[in-house]
Amino acid sequence: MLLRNISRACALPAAAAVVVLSAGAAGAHVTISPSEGAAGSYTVLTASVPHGCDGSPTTKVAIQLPEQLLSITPTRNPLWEVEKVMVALDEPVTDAHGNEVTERVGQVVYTAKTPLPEGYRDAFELSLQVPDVAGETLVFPVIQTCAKGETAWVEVAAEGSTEELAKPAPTLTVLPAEGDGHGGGADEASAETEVEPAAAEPADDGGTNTLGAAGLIAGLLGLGAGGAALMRSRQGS
Ligand SMILES: [Cu+2]
Repeated sequence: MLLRNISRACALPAAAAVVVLSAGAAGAHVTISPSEGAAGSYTVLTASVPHGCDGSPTTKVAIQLPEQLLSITPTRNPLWEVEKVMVALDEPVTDAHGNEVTERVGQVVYTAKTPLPEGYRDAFELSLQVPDVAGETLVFPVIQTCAKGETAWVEVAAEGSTEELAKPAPTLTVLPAEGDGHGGGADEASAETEVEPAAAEPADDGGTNTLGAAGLIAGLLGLGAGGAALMRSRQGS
């Protein structure tokens, strides 16, 4: 009886550990990071897949792109085929470079050459310019297909709700634009500051420039004196 209770007691933590472990793994859902970016800035989002579908290995990851995003540049991954699925726009639009655009990238689909086993993760990098929609949250629903079954990471919390979602869709919050609004601001600012320190440099060299100037003046004075002496000696001769 006692022994059975002990083993049952022992079993409890082990069971709890399994739950915790799987909860831990479950907690690490399909996500995109960073989860925020300044309007107009250029960024590389990393979509990561930390586990399969209830233990089944992942065979395909389809990342749906928000309508506000016209184009994206997926990074190739040697273990996966990658495809951009284009969708026609209702109305042509003009992109940030003045080009007329009639279609956008609707999805980026990564198909595994060999399934991604449970217990291993993979990540996909997507380069883009954050659309000029400060204050909006862009949603990237992901369909994860596995050898057995699939998981749809498509849930979006209602405005203002704090409920914990079981299968949340990754999101990107668009922050106000920085600098010139085309991602150059930060660089330009730092470039300007870079110029500044060069000018202040004389202070740092322990006054040698001041010395240089003094030397110059002394030299000039010396030259003057020398010249005068020369003149006098000529007049004497
Ligand atoms: Cu998860």
